[in-house]
Order: sequence, then C-alpha cells, then structure tokens
Amino acid sequence: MRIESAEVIVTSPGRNFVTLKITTADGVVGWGDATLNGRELSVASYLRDHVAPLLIGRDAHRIEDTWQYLYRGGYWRRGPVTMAAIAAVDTALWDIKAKVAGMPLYQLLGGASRDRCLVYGHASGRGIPELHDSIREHLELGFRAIRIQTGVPGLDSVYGVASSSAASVGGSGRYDYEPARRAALPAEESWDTRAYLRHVPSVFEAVRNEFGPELILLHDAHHRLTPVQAARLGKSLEPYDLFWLEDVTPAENPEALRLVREHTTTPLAIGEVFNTVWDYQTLIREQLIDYVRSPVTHAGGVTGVRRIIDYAAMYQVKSGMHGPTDVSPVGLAAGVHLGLAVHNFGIQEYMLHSPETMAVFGPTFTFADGGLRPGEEPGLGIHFDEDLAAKYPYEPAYLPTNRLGDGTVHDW
Ligand code: GCO
Ligand code: MG
Repeated sequence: MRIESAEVIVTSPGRNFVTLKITTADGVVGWGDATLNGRELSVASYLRDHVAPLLIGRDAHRIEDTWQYLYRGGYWRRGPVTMAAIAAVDTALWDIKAKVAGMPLYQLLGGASRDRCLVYGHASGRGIPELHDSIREHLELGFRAIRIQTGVPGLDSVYGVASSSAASVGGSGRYDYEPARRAALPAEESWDTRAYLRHVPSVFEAVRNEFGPELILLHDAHHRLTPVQAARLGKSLEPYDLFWLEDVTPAENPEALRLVREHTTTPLAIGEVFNTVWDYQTLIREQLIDYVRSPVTHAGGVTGVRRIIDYAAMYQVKSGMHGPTDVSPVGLAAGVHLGLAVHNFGIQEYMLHSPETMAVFGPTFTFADGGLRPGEEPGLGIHFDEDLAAKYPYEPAYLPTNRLGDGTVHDW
C-alpha cells in the first residue's frame, strides 16, 4: 500500500500542535502527533524536511521496517525531536493499518484487557480552599483519581497551578493549567525547595481530612529535588497513601533513585521526558520506579511505547502515560488504544483539551466511570478538520524557566 503523501500541519487552537497526515495511493489517511511543547517547529522541520521525502513510495503496511529505517537510518539516535518525529510516522501508520483491517487500533493490538483506562485529572489551587474547589469540580466531572498541585507560601507562581483562581474545567471555558505561554521569551518563575518541602505534607493532610482515605491522589514534584530531598518528600507523604509521586528527582541520573528507594515506599513515576526504552533500563531492571510515563507522542509512537511497557511488565512496573494538553488528541487517542490493550496498564493522565482543540481534532474517545475508552470505529478515531486547523496559525510559546532565590537556574 504505497504512501502517496506526508504532510505536516501546525495549528494552534489555544496552544500549538504539530500533526502528521499520511495518505496512501488508495486514499487511506493516517494521523500522527508530533507535538513537542516549546520546540514544536523543530519537529515540524525534522518531519517536513528530512523524513517526509523518505516516506513517499514506501509500503504503509511496513510499520516495523519504517520505524527501524527512521531510527537507525537517521544515524543520530534518540532524543525528544527524533523520537517525536518517528512517533508521528509510527502512529499514522498504525492508524492506516487499523483502518484497512476494519477495526479500532486496540483490537489490532490484541483486544481489550479491561473495560476502560482509569484516568487522573489535574486539580490545583493557589491555596487550600481553591484546591478543594478544584478537587470537587473534578469529582463532579467524574474523575476518580486526581493530581494535587498547589502554590507554595512565599512563591508567586508554582508549576501546576493556574495563575488565576483555581484551575477550572468546562463551563467557564478556562481549562486545566496550561504551562506554555505565548510570548517572545519564556516566563521566569522562582523556586524555594525548603518552603516546598515544609508545605506539601500539610496540603495532603488537609486533602485527606476533607476527602477521606479512598480518593486516589497523585503529585508531581517536576524534577526539582535532590535525591535526599526526594527521599524526605516521599517519606513525609507516606501517611497520605499516594498512588504515585512523579518526577521526584531528575532521572537522567538513575542512581539517584537508589537513594530515594532506600528511604520511602511512596510509589514513584518517571519518564515523561524519556523517549526510548533505554532511558528506563536501569530504573526498571533495579525496580527503582513503579510507573513509566512516556506517551506515544514522545517515545517513538505505538511501537516505541509498546516496547517500554512490555519491558516494564517483566518487573511488575506499570504504564502511567503522560496526557497533558500538549499531547494532542491524536497522541491521547493512541495512548488510550494502547492502554486498553496492554496487561500492565496503570493509569492515564487526562487534562481536558479546550473545545477549540476538540473541534479541530474530532476525537471519538469517551470519558465515563472515571476512565477513557477509545472509539470503536476503524483506526485511532480521529476526524481532523484541516479547514478549521488553518484558522489557528502557529504562535511562539515557551514553557517557563525557573530560578532559585539567588538567581541560580533550577529545573522548572
Ligand atoms: C505532567 C507534566 C506537564 C509538563 C508539560 C510540559 O505531569 O503533565 O509534568 O505538566 O509540564 O507536559 O509541556
Ligand atoms: Mg509531570
């Protein structure tokens, strides 16, 4: 089945997305997500200038061969840009193969291993009252697992907390916290680890007192702690029975997690910035984490993430795929198909995309009973409206940077 064209579409319905459209000679279309928040145009160019010309004339059915051709043939392996580009091609080819097979992608991946993919939403608030309102709002929407992020006394803006009042979903049209800001330069935030470590346990104490012991709670430390600070945080949160503590320390040094693991039983999730199975090798083999976070969009597509999840399964590590608004509905749909099929599924992150985004992408996944189910039509279940997408031109947007009180750059 000959690939006739491969087009890159950059659209910005409220935030930037990079989408790949592959069309075969007999008119079958596959969609892939290549969105890399804050560096979108690098992936758009990688695809448009270096990959798309290589695809024309290839057999769309040869997914594995195309993956290996792009991974080994590019010579410069791994990394977020390369693996997001390969991911978009891979996902689009799986979309095509499932459409030709006449079945939803999850059926092609082995069929359903559960009735839905448990998801978690993002509750946040500058203080406890706003946080509690945001939790209630998410419970009313049907979420059964909730990530908790709040402000820190003394800091004027903190990761994960909407700058206005509580992150609000639906209704008012304001959506979960969107970190990328449209500006010529990244915003600069400030950070104080000691204030954060003093504050977080009191937040979970308040949430448990208000909402009880059953509610599934998660928290994202967003790469900011040293190993011993991470160990201290994990230990201090043990009484609150978190589902996971995420990115507790930068994990490019996997040995850091050995120290953390010696001090706490709080489950650990890592990997939203990882893009191949090799990034996880030590962490999984030494049981230093409990969940792998890579989404289909950033780790080589369905093929790449399936390898990660299958390797993780050998060590009883589960999936916890990244699902912020900067993973497009294409990437999210692919993750839900894969999550429904694999045995060691853990949880799927689900920040609600805006109505504008949903109108452009037209996904058919559904949210009910605290989980997501993929659509039942052949393929991914994406109905991309190219005319509408063209109405939202790209605008430069950057993730914030972070500095300590003395001006030293810190992980954001
Ligand atoms: C998460 C992530 C996001 C990232 C964002 C970067 O757990 O969802 O940490 O909030 O900051 O995806 O673009
Ligand atoms: Mg995170």
